[in-house]
Amino acid sequence: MSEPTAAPKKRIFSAIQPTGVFTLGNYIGAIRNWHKLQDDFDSIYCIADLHAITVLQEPAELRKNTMRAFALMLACGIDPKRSITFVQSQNPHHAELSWVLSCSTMFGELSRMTQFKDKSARHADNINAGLFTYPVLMAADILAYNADLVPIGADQKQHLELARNIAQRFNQRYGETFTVPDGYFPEQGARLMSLQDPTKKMSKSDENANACVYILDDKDTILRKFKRAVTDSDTEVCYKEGKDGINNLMTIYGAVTGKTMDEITAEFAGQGYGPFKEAVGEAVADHLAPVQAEYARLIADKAYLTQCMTEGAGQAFRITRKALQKVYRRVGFIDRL
Ligand code: ATP
Ligand code: LTN
Repeated sequence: MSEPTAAPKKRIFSAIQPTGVFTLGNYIGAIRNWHKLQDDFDSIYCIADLHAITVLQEPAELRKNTMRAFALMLACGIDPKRSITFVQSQNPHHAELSWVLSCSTMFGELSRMTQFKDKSARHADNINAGLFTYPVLMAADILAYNADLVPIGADQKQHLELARNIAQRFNQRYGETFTVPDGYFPEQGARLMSLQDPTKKMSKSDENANACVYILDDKDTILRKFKRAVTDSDTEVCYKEGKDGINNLMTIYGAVTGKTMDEITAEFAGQGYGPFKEAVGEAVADHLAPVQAEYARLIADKAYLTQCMTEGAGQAFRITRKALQKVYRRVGFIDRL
């Protein structure tokens, strides 16, 4: 009797830009879920260097940051043997598909993207066309692999919605071609806020280093950043509207300890903010210590990292080649030899 064949796994795709050391926001909002899901899905994770150049990058620095970001991704538990891991520019199909999809994307849709509005305000001297079409490239990343699920933070929800619209529009115009992907968000920590201005998202490119915890910050730095985190004039550790700073710290503490908001409130009842901030710092530092040790090991082994990238890019290329062939036929291009 033949063994029953298991249903094929659904596919995940996600990416992160090599624009600096990852923050606790990137880690809790996205990468921790990549790790959690990597065995239950056919997982593909990439370092989005094509996206990174929408903001001015110093070439030598970008090359270093890409290598570091790749090592960080592995240090966070993404295993090149269990997931496909690669660098976006090493698979040319992303850029190729992006062009085709840009012809199924409306100018008006792109104009409504809040990230475009934010980034063009922050980089007023470099509002380039790539910054505007950034979400089309992100749609190409996802659709080229026919991903079912995309684990991301809440700030990328609007881009994912656009990718879904592009897929649906293309499918309607040319016939069923792309899987329409769903987003996957963490229960706690889909949007960590700046420690210095808790109404603003924690972002790697924040010019104030105290605003975010980088996952390679040492313990003293982490403790200091939490100690200085902006809170309010109240003293009670509880999750309430208007207590943005405390809500953010409670979210972080909950995300790294697994405790609920009620448990956290009970734990710090009557203690004030000082001991709470210290406990958050300790818990985060303990949580990040193994990632930091693994990163130190990996970054010293460039040959291994390069080998993983090259193999990953080859695996990725073989998947997207088929998808691209189908797209080119659908839109009416003559087959390439
Ligand atoms: P940049 O500051 O260069 O724009 P970023 O910190 O916003 O970078 P990205 O590379 O754009 O980081 O994002 C990688 C992943 O991390 C995405 O899935 C994004 O949604 C998630 N993410 C980014 N910031 C946060 C945050 N503050 N809270 C939760 N998730 C986040
Ligand atoms: N735009 C994303 C990074 C990114 C991405 C993707 C995420 C590029 N391509 C595809 C999910 C799927 C960001 O985090 N700023």
